Amino acid sequence: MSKSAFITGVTGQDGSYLAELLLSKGYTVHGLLRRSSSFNTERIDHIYQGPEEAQRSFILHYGDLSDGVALVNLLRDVRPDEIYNLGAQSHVRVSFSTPLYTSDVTGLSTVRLLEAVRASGIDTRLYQASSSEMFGTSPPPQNEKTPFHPRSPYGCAKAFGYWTTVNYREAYGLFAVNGILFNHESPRRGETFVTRKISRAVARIKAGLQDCLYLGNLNAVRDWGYAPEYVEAMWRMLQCNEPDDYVVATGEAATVKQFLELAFSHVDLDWTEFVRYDPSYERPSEVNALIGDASKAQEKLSWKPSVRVQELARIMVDADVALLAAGLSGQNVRVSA
Ligand code: NAP
Ligand code: G4F
Repeated sequence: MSKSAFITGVTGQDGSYLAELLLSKGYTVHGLLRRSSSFNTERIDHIYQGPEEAQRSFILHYGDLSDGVALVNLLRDVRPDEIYNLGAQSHVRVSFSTPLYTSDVTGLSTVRLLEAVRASGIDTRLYQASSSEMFGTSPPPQNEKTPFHPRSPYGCAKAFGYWTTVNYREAYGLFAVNGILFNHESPRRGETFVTRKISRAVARIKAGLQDCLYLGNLNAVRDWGYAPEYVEAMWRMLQCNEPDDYVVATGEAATVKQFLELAFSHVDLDWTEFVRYDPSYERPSEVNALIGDASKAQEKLSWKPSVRVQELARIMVDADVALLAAGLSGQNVRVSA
């Protein structure tokens, strides 16, 4: 019997890579799809399987993390062996504009899902997508023992989700784990996160379609890894004998300015000629430096990243240049209700 998994956030960057990984391992993958007035399945269209296909291994279910009853009903029907809770309002700057919504969808939904596990009475393992944003002002390098001091509604919501996951493990003996992932990027990264905003702008400026790029704080330090490698770590956490929490990171640091230099120089452009400052991209409270210490994941999960920031910038710029050359506007979809 092949294993089954349920992924919230399956239409996001990580959800799409994780679905691919699990399908390649022979899983039947169920994904939570939220209703949108425009297509939101672009990242998973290439693995879509219509209801007409016999023996589907990739199945989408309408639902929403804010609807706890729907989650109970879905889990009771699907009875997955593994649950990956990746769904979230995941943009830090936006969380300052939508603090209640973010607290609900990114924070409280973790309880909804964990309660849905209990209410449906299923025997399963759960991965919670925790974040290095929880560390906030705690100085780097950050590891599993570093205290949390979140600096945004998003970071606070993730800290709530983290502790809720720990509590359900301790209180009810659930196999529930936190992956504390540092920033990870890819050509599928949302267009408003800084790396993708930069790689997309580089491609457009090179093609003569854009004059300049407006950004906020260029001095922030981040530990940027490659998303396809990070979803492998998620899966490994659920294959362990005992549930535990793990930091996942490269351990290498770069500033936004350094990422600009890497991305623009890859197509022989000088970033200083194109980048302008827009204070609206600053956060009311910023996280200055995140650099992870993933030695526990290396030791216990045998997980090690191979793509570093220079290669990452190259991968992302090349992908955006190719996307533009192919004339793809970003919508290339196939859906089924
Ligand atoms: P992402 O691309 O923003 O994807 C978020 C996913 O959540 C999307 O599928 C989105 O659906 C879904 N979602 C949002 N609100 C929902 C709701 N109310 N009900 C159901 N689904 C909802 O995020 P990501 O980069 O893949 O990250 C995956 C998870 O890891 C998130 O929880 C994020 O906070 C966390 N994380 C990410 C990083 C990183 O660097 N990428 C680092 C640490 C932790 P739509 O497609 O319909 O919007
Ligand atoms: O790309 P960002 O928006 O990512 P941020 O805030 O680090 O959050 C991401 O990583 C977290 C893990 O630590 C995840 F949990 C979270 O879901 C998300 O995936 O911003 C990175 C840095 C920040 O310091 C920001 O102030 O870039 C700086 N920045 C400068 N100009 C900008 C911009 N960020 C964005 N999004 N847009 C700008 O114009």
